[in-house]
Amino acid sequence: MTRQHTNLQHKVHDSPEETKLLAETWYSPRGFPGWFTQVNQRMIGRRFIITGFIFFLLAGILGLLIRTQLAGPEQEFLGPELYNQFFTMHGTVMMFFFAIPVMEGFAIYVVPLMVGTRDMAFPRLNAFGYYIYLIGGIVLFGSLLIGMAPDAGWFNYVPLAGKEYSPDYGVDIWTTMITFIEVSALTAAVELIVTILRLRAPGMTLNRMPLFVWAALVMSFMIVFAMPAVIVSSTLLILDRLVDTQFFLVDSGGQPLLWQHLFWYFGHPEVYIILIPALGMISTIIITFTGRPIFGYTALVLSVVSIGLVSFGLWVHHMFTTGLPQLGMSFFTAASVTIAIPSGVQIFCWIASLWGAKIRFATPMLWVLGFFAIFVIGGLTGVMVASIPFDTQVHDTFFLVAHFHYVLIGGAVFPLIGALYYWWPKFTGRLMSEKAGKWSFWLAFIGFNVTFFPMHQMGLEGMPRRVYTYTAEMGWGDLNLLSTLGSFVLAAGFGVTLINAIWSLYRGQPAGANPWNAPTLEWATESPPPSYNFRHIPMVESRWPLWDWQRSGERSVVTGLSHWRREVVLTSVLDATPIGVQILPKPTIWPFTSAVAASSGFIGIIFHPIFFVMGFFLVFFTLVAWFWPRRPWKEDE
Ligand code: HEM
Ligand SMILES: [Cu+2]
Repeated sequence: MTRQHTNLQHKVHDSPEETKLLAETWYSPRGFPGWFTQVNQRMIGRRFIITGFIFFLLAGILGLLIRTQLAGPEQEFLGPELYNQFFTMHGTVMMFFFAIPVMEGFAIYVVPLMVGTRDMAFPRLNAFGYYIYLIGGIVLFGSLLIGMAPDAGWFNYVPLAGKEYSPDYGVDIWTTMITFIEVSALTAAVELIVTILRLRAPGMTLNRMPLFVWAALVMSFMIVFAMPAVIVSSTLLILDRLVDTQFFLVDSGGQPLLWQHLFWYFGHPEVYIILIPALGMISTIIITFTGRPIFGYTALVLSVVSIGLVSFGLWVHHMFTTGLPQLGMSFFTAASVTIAIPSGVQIFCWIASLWGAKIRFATPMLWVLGFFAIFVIGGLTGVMVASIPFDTQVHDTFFLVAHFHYVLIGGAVFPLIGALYYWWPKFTGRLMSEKAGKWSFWLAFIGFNVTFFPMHQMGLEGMPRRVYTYTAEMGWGDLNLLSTLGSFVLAAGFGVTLINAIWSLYRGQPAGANPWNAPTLEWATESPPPSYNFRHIPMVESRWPLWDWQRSGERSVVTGLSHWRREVVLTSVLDATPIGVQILPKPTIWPFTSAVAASSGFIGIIFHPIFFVMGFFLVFFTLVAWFWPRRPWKEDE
């Protein structure tokens, strides 16, 4: 099936008929049918991003309601039951349904463009992953509307989450919906790994890969290794609750700590699954807005890889107060402190890159600078709580809430918003307003610190997290009021970006192909890219192809790919030398039907095990249809 396809040419002649044919071949169905049949990578990526931000909005509103409840002592605005549901939903949705999917969404949208290909390796699997995510999120949020939301916290500890203390459906919904998000994350991870390793443009050797692509690769491998642990733990809990197994029941010899080990074996890396793509975004933005190659490319790559590896050896620092053996805990303290080294390498390489550069202070760059300030504070409190005596003191207080919001919002949300401003012109063809972007940044930056900095103090004074109110004598009222006011400023900051985004769709300045003068391939095609991404697959000769082309005034491309079927160039893993072409499938309804079939089974088992059997058969039939043998290379010949 391999064909000759790499006639290297410097001038290519594009006939309009061929371009039209290509556009038809890669056509993505629009309108209502398109909702259920699209498979093109940019469509799926866009959906992940939009859906993820909607969940961010919803979970953010819950955060504001939590803050409103805590604004003064002895308030009954929410009451204990609702408060428990709200912080559980806030944490769960933020971590599982916003942060991971949104990062995946950016990777799904941007990575194929960055590596210069026309789609991802398994377009239908991609679509399947999205539907599973969407259905899981809707059911989870639906449970809140009918008052059955989970309420055992985002880490859902047993025995609290066991049948005895949580007899309602809430925890069942939690465990099942977590399975949804795991499946979806795994599909995206597999997808990204294969795309990055096999579909890179010819010449893009591993050490010419953009740093965001490296980050997406490490993130994906981490998902593959981390997610199964929580699949195991949530499945065991489903079994305990549904068919009376005893994995976590102390009375019958079960092990509640097993839950914590499995959960945090996933849970700690999860924080880095969110952080690492953000690191990639930061490097990308720094390169573009300093206008020169980054300092320490290899050091940055190695440190991202080692953060990924080391983060699997830290999970016990979430369990310092569970009475584990001293020696083991010391190991995990050491490992937790060690992660500061590769993180420090990142920071130093970035500082060196910024040093003496002519920095353009456009909005994406501002969010990156905001990241520096906030993330460094979060990192410092992280090293503090890695010390066992200190952790024992502040465990389960608002100090922790302050710490992880500094890391999560500073480390992930700020870079994410920066990346949104950065890639927005590529996504939509229009620039967002710089002025509004700066307002948004300053409101969010100030609001963030006013909200979360006082929480350090509250925590040191002993204010526990996850408790719906406090008495006036404790004297925590003033700081809490300040924090609540701050949270509304923070929300206003994000709100300005939302309005800016919508406004720009109609009024934004047209962007052109490369408005920021960036060096990576996603900017080598129109904004927004056509259905086939690139008219010709580019050839890459360095890490900064667009800057090369500017200097030399010419570019090399691959010609000879078919116009009438979906072909992409397959390249070798290390050197990206072309080894063949791969034919990708067309839009289809089957991923959607399979997702619905799988969901019906999963949701059904909350109520009765028989639905598992039913779901199994439904999935089987839809998969048969999905994989019905076709010979795409024969079809049109
Ligand atoms: C929009 C701004 C936000 C506000 C005002 C906010 C506020 C809060 C507050 C007050 C709590 C503590 C509740 C308690 O322990 O009693 C909390 C918990 C939490 N937040 Fe946020 N938050 C925000 C954004 C985020 C983001 C972006 C993430 C993650 C990406 C996040 C993840 C969490 C998690 C995991 C918990 C722990 C939930 C639990 O204890 O089970 N938050 N948040
Ligand atoms: Cu951790």
